[in-house]
Amino acid sequence: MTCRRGALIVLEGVDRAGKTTQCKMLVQALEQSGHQAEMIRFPDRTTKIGQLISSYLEKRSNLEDHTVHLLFSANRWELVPLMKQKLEQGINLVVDRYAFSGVAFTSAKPGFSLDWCMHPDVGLPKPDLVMYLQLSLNVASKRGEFGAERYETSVFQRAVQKRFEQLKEKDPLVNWKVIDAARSIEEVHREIKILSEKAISAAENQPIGELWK
Ligand code: ADP
Ligand code: 2DT
Repeated sequence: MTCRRGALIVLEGVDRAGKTTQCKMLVQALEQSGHQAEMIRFPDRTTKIGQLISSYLEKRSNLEDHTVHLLFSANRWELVPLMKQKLEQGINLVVDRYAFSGVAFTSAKPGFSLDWCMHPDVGLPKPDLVMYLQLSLNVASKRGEFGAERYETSVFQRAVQKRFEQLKEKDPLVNWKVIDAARSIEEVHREIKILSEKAISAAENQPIGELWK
């Protein structure tokens, strides 16, 4: 019998929506129910490209806006062989931000269209499920102060949130689910776990898709 592939499960949303908290809980819960699961996050700051991105985000360096967009995308492409290998081994990948953050953040800058921003990520492994953790910026602000990194201002986050909503609406090829992230950590987790279990069963016998193709 051939090995059933793992599912590619992505969590997206604005800062402090709970993505990291929920990714960790989901990996643990999936493992407890007998699935193999691993978490990855983008940007992956450990690679050479990731270090350039990290330095940009920490404002230790400046990069031209198109250039940094392409670096974020390259940072996903460089992980693709490993991601495919794991999915084919039956490992479910739980991903903290993916191409959708790439599009939402860059297109929140002046002069960038959604279409231009989507192009470099066309053909990446397609998520079997994208859960958008929806949270008002008011509630997000009560979960802690902004850090010192680039993009961590309320004006920019408002623009990012608008772009996420527009992308979700124009993206019928992707299995988006909107999660009300204003509920308790446990309630949000329960919904995410149910949706993920469904996506894992549905993905088992399907080939890995190609994003936005
Ligand atoms: P993100 O990865 O989306 O930026 P985090 O998971 O790091 O968000 O969570 C940001 C902060 O909000 C953390 O202090 C976390 O404990 C808290 N938090 C996460 N989810 C919830 C929730 N549902 N209710 C209240 N606080 C939360
Ligand atoms: P965190 O490491 O705290 O999630 O912040 N970003 C992310 C982009 O601009 N483009 C991308 O493609 C990705 C994946 C979101 C990372 C910051 O980088 C932004 C916040």
